[in-house]
Amino acid sequence: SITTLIFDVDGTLADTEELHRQAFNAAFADAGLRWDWSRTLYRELLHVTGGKERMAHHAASLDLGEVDRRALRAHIPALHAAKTRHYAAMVAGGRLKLRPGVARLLREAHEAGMHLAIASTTSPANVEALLTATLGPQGPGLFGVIACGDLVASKKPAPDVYELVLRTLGADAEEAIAFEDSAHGLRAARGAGLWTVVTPTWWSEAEDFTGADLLLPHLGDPGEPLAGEPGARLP
Ligand code: XBP
Ligand code: MG
Repeated sequence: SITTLIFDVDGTLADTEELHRQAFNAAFADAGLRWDWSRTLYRELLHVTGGKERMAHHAASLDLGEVDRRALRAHIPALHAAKTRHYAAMVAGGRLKLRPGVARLLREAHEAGMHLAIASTTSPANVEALLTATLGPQGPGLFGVIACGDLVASKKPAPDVYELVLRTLGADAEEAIAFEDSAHGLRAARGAGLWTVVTPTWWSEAEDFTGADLLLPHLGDPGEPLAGEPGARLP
């Protein structure tokens, strides 16, 4: 029987990528870098999971000399730390809400005695900020394991972060269901042997979800409106 629900964070619990994008751009501006990631470019860049990896990929695509390229690469950890500060502050300021049905599913699964876990690519600070801002101070405590990208050798689409969750809980893949929003996340969860529900967002809707066990517009009641383009909703 199913004892465990494992959730991706970005895109699945909340439609976070517009705020991530704004946080990247704020960090670039702070550093005096003339990078400004548009929504269209960012949607493509999401194919590279992990913020540090995404910036390195972008830097590699630019026509830079070797010296500039090395200097930029060396600066990525500091840029990413600044991005995380911007993002966590925006989230703590209440800029995000959970996607439809998420709060109810978490509450009802918890009340039924199921194990809840997180398998995310983003930083622990960001996950904590989101769970606290949306579920209150007890939010992070609902989850028995919060596993994040930098804890494992390979980020999604590798299955590592899901395998870490299962190992930590001492659970078998057959006992758990994964919730994802992206093709990379789906591959990670399926790679760990998990039955996987996919709820795409505007950022991921064009991706290939072949292999998903259940594809739903969201986790809410039928007829709840689709989110549409994220920028339209954010203050
Ligand atoms: C989310 C990501 C993350 C965020 C940015 O992937 O790829 O990189 O976009 O977060 P998933 P960081 O939902 O599949 O876990 O900048 O903290 O990496
Ligand atoms: Mg995701």
